[in-house]
Amino acid sequence: MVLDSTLREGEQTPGVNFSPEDRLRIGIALDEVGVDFIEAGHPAVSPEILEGVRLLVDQGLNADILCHSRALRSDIDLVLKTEAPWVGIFLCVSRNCLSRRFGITLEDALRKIEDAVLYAKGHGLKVRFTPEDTTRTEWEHLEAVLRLVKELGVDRVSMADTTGSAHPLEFFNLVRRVVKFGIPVNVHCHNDLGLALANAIMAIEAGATLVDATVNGIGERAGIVDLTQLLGALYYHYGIGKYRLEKLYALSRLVEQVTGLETPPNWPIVGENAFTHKAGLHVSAVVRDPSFYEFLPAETFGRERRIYVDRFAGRETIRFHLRRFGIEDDGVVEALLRKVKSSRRPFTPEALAEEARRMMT
Ligand code: HCA
Ligand code: CU
Repeated sequence: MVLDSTLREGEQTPGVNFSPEDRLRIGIALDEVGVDFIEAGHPAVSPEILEGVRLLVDQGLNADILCHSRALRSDIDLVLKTEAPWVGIFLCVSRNCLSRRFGITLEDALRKIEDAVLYAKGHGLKVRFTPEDTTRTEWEHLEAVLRLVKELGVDRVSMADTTGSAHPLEFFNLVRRVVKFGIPVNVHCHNDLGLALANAIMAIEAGATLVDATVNGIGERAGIVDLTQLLGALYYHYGIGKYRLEKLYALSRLVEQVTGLETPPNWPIVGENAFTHKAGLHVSAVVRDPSFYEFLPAETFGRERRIYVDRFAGRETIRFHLRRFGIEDDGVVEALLRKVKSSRRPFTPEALAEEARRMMT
């Protein structure tokens, strides 16, 4: 299963603040894709976030809505006001955090977690607990927390690679160890080393049943797992067909538009060039069968294939474009190819057709 956190982790991206209407639009688009959970925000951050989450909850979407919360009754009270059914409570319990950041003991932290979890459960919330910075937390500390939250009956635990520094094999081993506790496991992988998706996939292999992602991979610093890449991998490698992949491109564009953050051209699946072919050798194969250079056809993700034209073009590139303007003339193709090859600039299909027509008159 997949949890989209664009509206929580994604909102922690510099420059991003969602209005209630933005939250609603993005939430509805996420629901149309079919994500299982939407992490809708951290209500204690601002009254407007609370209002937006509440608006989203009122939509009665198919996805389960989860709110982010510190291990504090006051944060949980604000989650309750949104009427979201799930709360994600987090607290770092590493030796480093406890001593140098919070100045408390592990015992203190455990009591804090217990109080927050019991308070949330007592108010009818389903609870996910995350020992933040899980991958750098001493195993004895994790073990103590996992024992406690199991006893308290939390519904999920999440393993967060908060600094995006885990090695996929180490993460696999950690998740496998945690799965043995018998609590459903969620994972939250940051991308500081570009390993977020690799870590998430390894976590699935180890038995995790819920993976966090955001649209376009946005979030603190280098962000987290990209939703489109995750769903693409789940479909391609695991045959999971329940998500509406063809809606992902429009969703990505919507989030680009709302956040003002554009994905680079080479961004997988949703980037400008993700289904564009340039080298003549590639194009001559792709026009016969796209699968020579596309792992899945562009249409799977609601995209269109593009054939780019510059001096890397081959005969088939020119022929392909002219044919679409109803021009089939070998002499013209050869002459145009020579022209394209002697230039360093790109040619649009329209420019090619215009040149061809000039040559033919
Ligand atoms: C944060 C840190 C967090 C929390 C994840 C979680 C992380 O921004 O609060 O609560 O499951 O990466 O550890 O996003
Ligand atoms: Cu995070």
